[in-house]
Amino acid sequence: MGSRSDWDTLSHAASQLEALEIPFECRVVSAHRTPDRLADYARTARDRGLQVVIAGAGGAAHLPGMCASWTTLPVLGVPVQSHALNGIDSLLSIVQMPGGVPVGTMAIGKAGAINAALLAASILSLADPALAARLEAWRALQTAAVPEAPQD
Ligand code: RP5
Repeated sequence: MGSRSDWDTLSHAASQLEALEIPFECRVVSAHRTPDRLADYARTARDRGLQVVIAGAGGAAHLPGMCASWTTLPVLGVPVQSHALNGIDSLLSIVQMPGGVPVGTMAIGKAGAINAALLAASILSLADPALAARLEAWRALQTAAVPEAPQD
């Protein structure tokens, strides 16, 4: 994430990864305040064994795009809901990548963070049948938890 202040949002991705028993690491890496840290992080990500990067940032949210410029791993961008522009700035900063450097852009805020983890799980499940089974089970539980009518 681009700032410690993004943790309220990105913690939802972390919780979802934990629920699916997917190992992960969390780092604060700012495209603007720690550009060298970002370059080091993204350039070494594949060799360190990472398989998918979830990059969340707000405002002038250049973190996912710059991360994608340094690595060919899948990068999932989560637009953090900013105070000034309610996350529209984050969304547009992340989604409008130039052709050739893809970022999979999620929804703004909590839903985007949860879905980034679930999409990462889908990607990883292609080569991990046990994870695919856990993902299927999680989906089934979600479906079963939806009531057929509003309850008290
Ligand atoms: C972005 O600036 C971060 O991703 C964060 O969403 C936003 C504000 O950062 P702070 O000023 O709260 O550290 O780089």
